Amino acid sequence: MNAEQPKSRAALTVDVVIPVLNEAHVLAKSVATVRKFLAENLPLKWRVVIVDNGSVDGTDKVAQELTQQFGDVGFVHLDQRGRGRALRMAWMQSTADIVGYMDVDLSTELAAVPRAVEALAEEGYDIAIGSRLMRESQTKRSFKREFISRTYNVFVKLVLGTKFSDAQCGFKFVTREVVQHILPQAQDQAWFLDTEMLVLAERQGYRIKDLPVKWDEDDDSRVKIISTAWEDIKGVLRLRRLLWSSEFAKAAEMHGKRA
Ligand SMILES: Nc1nc2c(ncn2[C@@H]2O[C@H](COP(=O)(O)OP(=O)(O)O)[C@@H](O)[C@H]2O)c(=O)[nH]1
Ligand SMILES: [Mg+2]
Repeated sequence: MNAEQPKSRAALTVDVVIPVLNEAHVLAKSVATVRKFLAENLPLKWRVVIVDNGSVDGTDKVAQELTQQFGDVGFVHLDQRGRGRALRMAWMQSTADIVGYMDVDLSTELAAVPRAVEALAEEGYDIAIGSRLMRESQTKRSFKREFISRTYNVFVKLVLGTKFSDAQCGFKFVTREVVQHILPQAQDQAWFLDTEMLVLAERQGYRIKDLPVKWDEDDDSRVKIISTAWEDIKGVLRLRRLLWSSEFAKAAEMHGKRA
C-alpha cells in the first residue's frame, strides 16, 4: 500500500468492478451473489461497480435499477467500445484504496476476493491475480481454452521474461498506486490490457501475488478467440520492443517502484 497514507485496515475501501457486455440476463443475479458474499466476508467498506459499453440488450437499464436499489452499487457507462477501455475508465474514476474486477459469470470463486485484498492490504503486494495454472488451482474448462491459455502464458514468459502465472484470468485486484502509475502507461483497449498492465508493473518493481483459484468456465463467452489471440501476440511483440528500448529502461529507473 502507499506508504505516504497509512490507513488502518478497517478504514480501507474496495471497489469491485464488473465489466459487462450484453449481460442483462445474469447481471442482477450476479450482483446479488457478489453483494451477499462481500457483506458476509469482507469487513471493509466496499462497492460493486458495473461498467458497460456497447450493450444492446438493456444491460444499462438493469444496472441503473441496481444502483437505485442499492447504495453500494455504482454504474459507469461509456459510449466507446472495448473491455479494456471500460475497465480502465472504471478503475481511474474510482477513489477506493483497492480496486479489482471480476467477470460477471463469476467463473472465479468469490473466496479469492478476501485473499486478494489481504495480499494488498497486509502482505505488501501491489497486484493480486487469480491463476488457473498453479498446482493448487482447480480449473474446469474446455480443452481448447486450456490449451490456448497455457500456450499463451508460456509465450509471454519466454518472450518477456515475466514471472506472474496467468495473465488472462478474469480476476485482478490492484492498489491505487498501480492504477495511477501503471494504468496510464498501458494502451490496450480490449483483452490485452491485463497482460500489458502486469508486464509493465512487474518490470517496474511492483509485486504481483498469484492466487491459485477455483475456476468454473462459463460457455457464454464474448471472446472471439482467433482475433483475440492474434491481438495478444501482436501486443506481446509490441511490449518486447518497448521493454528493450532505452527510453523504457530510463523511465523505469527514474519512476519505478523500487527506484
Ligand atoms: N464493459 C465491457 N465488458 C465486456 C466486454 N466484453 C466482455 N465483457 C465482459 O467481460 C467479462 C468476461 O467476458 P467473457 O465473455 O465471460 O470472457 P471469457 O470468460 O474469457 O469467455 C464478462 O463479464 C463480459 O460481460 C466489453 O466490450 N465491455
Ligand atoms: Mg467467462
